[in-house]
Amino acid sequence: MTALILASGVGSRMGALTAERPKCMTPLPNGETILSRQLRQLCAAGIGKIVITTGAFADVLTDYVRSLDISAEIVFVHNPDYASTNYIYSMFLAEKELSGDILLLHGDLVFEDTVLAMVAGSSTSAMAVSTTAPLPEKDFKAVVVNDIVTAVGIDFTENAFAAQPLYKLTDADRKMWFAQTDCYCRSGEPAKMRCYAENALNDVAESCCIRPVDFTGLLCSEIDDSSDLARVSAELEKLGSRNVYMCFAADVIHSGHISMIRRAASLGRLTVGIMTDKVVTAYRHLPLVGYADRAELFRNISGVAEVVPQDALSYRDNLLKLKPDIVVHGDDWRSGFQRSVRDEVVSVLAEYGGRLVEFPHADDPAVSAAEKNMRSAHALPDYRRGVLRKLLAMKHHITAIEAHSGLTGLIAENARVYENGTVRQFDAMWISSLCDSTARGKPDIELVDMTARVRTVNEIIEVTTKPVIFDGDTGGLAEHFVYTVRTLERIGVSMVIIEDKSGLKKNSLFGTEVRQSQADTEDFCRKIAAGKNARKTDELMICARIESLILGKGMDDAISRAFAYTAAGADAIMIHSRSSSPDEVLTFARLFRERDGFTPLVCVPTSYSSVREEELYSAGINIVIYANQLTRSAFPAMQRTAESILRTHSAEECDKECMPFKDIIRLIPEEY
Ligand code: SPV
Ligand code: MG
Repeated sequence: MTALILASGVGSRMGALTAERPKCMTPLPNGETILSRQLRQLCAAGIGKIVITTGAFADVLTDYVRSLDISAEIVFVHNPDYASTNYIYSMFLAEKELSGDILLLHGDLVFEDTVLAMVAGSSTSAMAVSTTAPLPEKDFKAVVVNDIVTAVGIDFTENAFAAQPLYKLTDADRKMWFAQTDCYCRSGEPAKMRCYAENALNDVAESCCIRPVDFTGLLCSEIDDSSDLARVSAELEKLGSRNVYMCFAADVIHSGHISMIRRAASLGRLTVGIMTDKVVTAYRHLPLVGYADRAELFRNISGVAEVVPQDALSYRDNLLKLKPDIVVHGDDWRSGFQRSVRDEVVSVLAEYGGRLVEFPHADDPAVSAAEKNMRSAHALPDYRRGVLRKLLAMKHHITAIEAHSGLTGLIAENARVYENGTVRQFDAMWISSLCDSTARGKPDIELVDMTARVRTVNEIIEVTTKPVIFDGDTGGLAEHFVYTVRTLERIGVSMVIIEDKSGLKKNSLFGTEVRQSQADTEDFCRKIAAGKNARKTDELMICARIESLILGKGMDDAISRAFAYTAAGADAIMIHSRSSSPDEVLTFARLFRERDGFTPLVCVPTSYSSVREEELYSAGINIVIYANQLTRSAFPAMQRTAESILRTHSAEECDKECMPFKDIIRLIPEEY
C-alpha cells in the first residue's frame, strides 16, 4: 500500500515553531518529529511507498527526510502554489504517484500505532473518527449514516462525529475522490483550488464506502497550535503507563494470537486473562492443554506483562479488579453468542472510563489451518477416549444426549444455549440401543448385532468430537464382551454400559410387562471383570447397569448388586427406573453415597422426566443421560409431514414445518 502525507501547508498558527521549518517537523517529547514518527509508524505497518507533498520550506523538509533512515521508497511532490492553494491542489499534483489502495493523512497528525492499524486494516475505505469526543468547533466532522461516512467538513453537526484526516482509500474510492479533485483543480477557479479536498469528496461520498473507524480513548490528533502540541505531548508520555487487558481461551497458540498480542502490547502494559479449564470446557471443549500450562505459555510471550485467570465467560470480575484502561478483542465477537459478553464489557468499561479496542478479524489461512488441526486432535480416538474421565474429574456433573446417526451426532455436538452470560452444551453422546434399533425399524432386543452397532458409533465419531457412551445392552457372553471392549476402546469410546439382564433382553421401559430376567450377580461380576481385563488402557470406563428397580426386585437388591459390581471392577454404576417419580433413583443414589463417595453414578430420566438435573446431582448422581429424546421428537414430526402430503396432495402445507432446502444443503459443512 502507498501512503500520501500532505505536508505542504504553512502552519502559521504554530508561531515560532514554524518560522524556519514546516509544521510536520515539530519535535515531540521523545526526540522524534511529527513526520519522523509518522514515517516510522508507516514503515512498521508495512507501507512500501510514501509520497510526501511539500510547500513551505520544501528544501528543509526534503533534506530532513533524506537524513532519516527510512526503509520505504520516498517520493516528494512539490506544490509551488502552496501559498495560494490548499492541499486539494497538492493531492491533484500527487495523483500520478498513487496506485491501488492508499493511506491518506495530514502531516500534522499524531496518532498511535493502533489507530493506524485499525484504519489500514479495514477491508473498506475508512476514516478515523471519535464517537465520544465533543464536536470541535473549527475542525473536521464526519457525517455518519448507517455506518458509512457520507460527508466530511467543518460545518456539519447532524449525525456528525469528530474526525481526523487519516483515511484508508480503496483503489475504487481513491479514483472517485481524485477524479473529483481533478475537476476542481482543472476548473481554473481559485476558490476550488483553495477549498478543502473534502468538498470534492462530499460530491462523490455517497458512491464510496468509507467506514468510520472509532478511535475513542486512543491518541489521534492534529497539531494546529502550541496548546495542541502541549496536550498531545502529555498524552504521548502517558501511553506507556496504560493498562491493557485481553483474554484467551485458546490452547493452541498460532500466529493470529501473536499478532493480536503484539498489537495489544503496543497500547500499554498488557495483562492477559486465561480462561480456566472449566470455562473453556463449558463453552467449547475440554482444553487440550490445561490452565497451568496455557498460563505458562502466554506468560512467556514477549509483550505479555502479566497473566491472570479468568474464571467466567464474563469479563466483569476481572475488569472491576484490574480496571484496565483498554480491553482488546477481535471484532468478530460483535455477533453470535459472544455479543452479550461484549455488551457487558462495553458497559463495565463505561462505568469507569475504560475503552474497548477491536481489531478487524483477519481470515488468515494459516490460522484456520491451525484451528482445524486443533479440532482434529479432539476427534482422534486416543485423545477422545479419556475425555469423559477428565470431565468427570473436573466438573463431576455430565449430561449426555442420544445420537444414532451422523446427523443426530452433529446435533449432540453443536447444540448450545446461552443463559446468564454462560453457554450450555451437552458433554457427551449416548449411543442408545433403543434408538439405534428404532432407526432401523427393529425391536430393541439385541437383534441389531455388534458389527452394525459399531458402524453407527463410527459414523458418529467420524463427524464429532465429544465423548461417546455406548449402550452395550447385556454385553452378550463374557467371551464376546471382551472383544466388544477392545473394539470400542480402539475407536475411541469413553464408556460402555452393560445391563444385568440375561436371556432375551427387552427394553427396560417395558419393565415387568414382558418376560425378561435379571442376570445372576456373580455371572455379571465375571463379565465386568473380563471386560476390565480386556482393556489395553485404563481410559475406557465399564459401567454396570442395575435393573433391579425395573424388574421389581427392590432397593436392597439394587444396592447389594451395586457394591458387588464395583467390587468386581465396575468404573461406574447406572441405576435405571421406569417410575414416573425420581424418588427411587434419588433414594438409591443417597444410599449408595453413604458408602461410596467416588464411583460415578449414572441415570436415565426418561419416565421421570420432570426431575431437574440439579436434584439428581445433589443426591449424588454424576451422569444424566437423555436417552431417546431426539428420536422421539423427530418421529412425530416426520409422521405429520408424511400425513400432510397425503392429505393435501402437495408439499406446500408442510413446507413451513420443514427446514428450508437452502439450509439443508448447507447443514453439513464440507471439509475440503
Ligand atoms: C436405551 O436407550 O437403549 C436404553 C435406555 O437402554 S432405556 O431405553 O430406558 O432402556
Ligand atoms: Mg438400551
